[in-house]
Amino acid sequence: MNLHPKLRPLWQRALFLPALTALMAYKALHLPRFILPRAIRSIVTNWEYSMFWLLIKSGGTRAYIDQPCEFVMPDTFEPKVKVAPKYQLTSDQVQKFNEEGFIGPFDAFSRKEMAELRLEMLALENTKSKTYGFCTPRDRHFEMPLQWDCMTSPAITERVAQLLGPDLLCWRSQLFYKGPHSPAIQFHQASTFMVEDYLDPAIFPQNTSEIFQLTVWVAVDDATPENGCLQFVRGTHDRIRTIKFGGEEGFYNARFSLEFDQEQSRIETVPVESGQFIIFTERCIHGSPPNTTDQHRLAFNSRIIPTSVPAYTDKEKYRSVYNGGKYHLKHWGVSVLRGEDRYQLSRTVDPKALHQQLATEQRRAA
Ligand SMILES: O=C(O)CCC(=O)C(=O)O
Ligand SMILES: [Fe+2]
Repeated sequence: MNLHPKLRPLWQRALFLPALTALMAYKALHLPRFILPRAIRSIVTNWEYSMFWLLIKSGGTRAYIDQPCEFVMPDTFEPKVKVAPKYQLTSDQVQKFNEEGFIGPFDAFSRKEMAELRLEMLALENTKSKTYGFCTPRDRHFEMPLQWDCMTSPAITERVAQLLGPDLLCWRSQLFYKGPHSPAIQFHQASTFMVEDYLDPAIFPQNTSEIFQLTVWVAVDDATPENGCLQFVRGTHDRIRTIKFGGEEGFYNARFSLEFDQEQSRIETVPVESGQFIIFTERCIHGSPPNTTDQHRLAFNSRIIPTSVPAYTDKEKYRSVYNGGKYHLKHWGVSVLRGEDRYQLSRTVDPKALHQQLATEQRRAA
């Protein structure tokens, strides 16, 4: 089932809305789910009533961007772990992060290190992923030792641990090749990443009122307002917003606009120098303006969860509305970034073992 976020023709909506109403009633009546086809079962299980209701009452023109959740400010802003002094955040910084939803930029890598990574990224740009079997910027850390080294650098992990806790997993990464004169990535947010296929969440936090996922975004090239550095709308991680379908195509073929107050003063444009990174919760509304220059804007992100949060669990594949294509998860797994995975809630992959295997294969082929 393809639930791509765009305005559907009237005839489709006319069929879709009674079906949705029936599914909402099915959920409310607690009828047996095991007899339903998988996609329908997922909708009945994972869509909250507010998600059904908004689509129905708006005639299929508005929806939640992701599973609704509301952020509750923690009682304390003490960092969750003590780390080496050079990485230590103050409680004021932790408080600011909790109030705004993002923090940084922080220094991490030299320009020379980023020049090497840039070459590796460009070499992989149009190649098939060994994890998924088609060309995609996702999860290339399974085959890029340099990217994995950056992701596990203490400059990153020691800071994230103070916000999320000591034991950390990466459940996904993405390379961003924002090409010359490429369009904006429109403002968006995500909670449990159900925004991906609109059927199942990707991560399953026990308490959605906490911050349970962080994104680390590393600038490989200098990211500037001209080439499309990130922008954040301060404090908007308080709740998941709704979207209105239609409008210009942006964001990987999707057509929607996020419904929020675009009061300029709350939008912060965050230039990041090559080798620096920022940390944010994907729940904070963010995006990036168009690249108006003649050069790439290269960057990568790493999506991080504490080991207490399961990812994908028994899911075999999912369809990404943003990056296109079906992602078979046979070769995917979470990878330990810091500490220890005592819970073992998700399939696990050790990127270092994969890198070694790859190097052996390449030696044999040479
Ligand atoms: O790199 C960009 O322009 C967008 C990044 C983003 O949305 C993310 O990392 O979640
Ligand atoms: Fe994002």
